[in-house]
Amino acid sequence: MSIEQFKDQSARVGVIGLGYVGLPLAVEFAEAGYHVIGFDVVDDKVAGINRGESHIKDVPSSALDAVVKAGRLEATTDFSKISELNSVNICVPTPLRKTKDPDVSYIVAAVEEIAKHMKPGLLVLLESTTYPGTTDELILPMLEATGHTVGEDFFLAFSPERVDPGNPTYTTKNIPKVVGGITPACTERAAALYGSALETVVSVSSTRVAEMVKLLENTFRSVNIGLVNELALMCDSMDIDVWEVIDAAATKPFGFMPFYPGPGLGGHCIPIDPFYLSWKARQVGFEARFIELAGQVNSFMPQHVVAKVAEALNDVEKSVKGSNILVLGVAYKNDIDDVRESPAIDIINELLDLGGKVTYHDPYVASLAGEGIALDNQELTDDAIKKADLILITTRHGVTDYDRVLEMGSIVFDTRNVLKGVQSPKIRRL
Ligand code: SAJ
Repeated sequence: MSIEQFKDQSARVGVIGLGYVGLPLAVEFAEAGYHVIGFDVVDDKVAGINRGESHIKDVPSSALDAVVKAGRLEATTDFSKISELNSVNICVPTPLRKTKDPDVSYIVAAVEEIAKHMKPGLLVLLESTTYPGTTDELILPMLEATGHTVGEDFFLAFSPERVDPGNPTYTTKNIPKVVGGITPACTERAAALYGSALETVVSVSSTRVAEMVKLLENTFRSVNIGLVNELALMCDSMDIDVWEVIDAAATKPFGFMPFYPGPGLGGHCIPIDPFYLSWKARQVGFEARFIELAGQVNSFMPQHVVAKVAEALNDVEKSVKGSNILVLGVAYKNDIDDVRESPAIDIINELLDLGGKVTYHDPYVASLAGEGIALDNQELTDDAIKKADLILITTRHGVTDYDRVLEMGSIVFDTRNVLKGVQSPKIRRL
């Protein structure tokens, strides 16, 4: 079919993987006027979407219900419906294996279904974060094995997902969309599809450039967070307030961007993505030293926090063992409910191993059972605060009243500078 189908929205578009990336994209395509088929392997997710019920915070059920009722979005587990599509976006997870090697099995499973059911002219777009070369080395041969020719009777491109869950300002619709194709015709069609539904498209010359763009973006964060965490360790040894240093440095109106130390690096992007790049670099004989070093520094922070907790208790003739320690905030970053790779999990496990009587309060996380920790959310009662020998702030949540915690608490170890500028003998900081 011609490229016009992506300009007049007459194309039938598909999205594989209806999570925090795929579902918002599917709704944007439907709202742009396309008929969208969403594919997922989880029955409940598919059923909920077809009832107009969103399982993604950033997608209001009202918006989802509207396009479902209008007949412009349907969800299914039946991948044979790919045969009805003119384009398909792959938005599946790309985790790391325990060995820190990329796990592209979800991508392979999706591409196998596409190869099985694709019709000539299909535009295939990979969005999952992955190492440079995935699209041309892994996906392209799988699709060419069907006898189709790329750039002629199928089209293939990569476009990094840049979804920032919970960000009220930057959404799927208004975040510039970088896209690079295997051939210019691939790039052109991909840009036409995105351009018909999203505000800004940035075309680049190849899939590898597009793959590398995303890895630079997130490696930039991981390395700079590692730098500032190492600075925090240095300042701790030199009795310098690292938070004051960063705030003063941030007054520089150019050439500086503040990052802040913390208890470690959480989330499903920043701790993971850079290792896709360093893995690929090793395949071509290059050692990505900054990535590896940042990883070492960032993953050391939970141990450092536990050592500082022990030190603070020691100062009042207590040990971790037998002390009541209340952890405030277990999500990996503020004001969300996601605990994936959260450093608070490592810290709680370490404190439990040392015999600490650990409880936690996080208004967004009801239980840590899913993380193998037999703890449920402890309401932040006066008694819970007063009973704690030490209160450890690991994630800043806007709904928590930290002044009340300081007033009633005995020792408060603040790893996020929540109590910025507050002077009290009760406060310890990174
Ligand atoms: N963190 C620090 N110090 C900082 C910034 C972050 O310790 O100065 C920690 C956070 O507490 C968290 C981890 O690093 O544990 C990751 O934080 P993040 O702010 O990078 O948030 P993420 O993981 O949600 O990253 C996402 C990414 N978005 C995509 O990959 C599409 C990232 O590219 C965004 O820049 C980031 O959101 C964002 O800016 O919010």
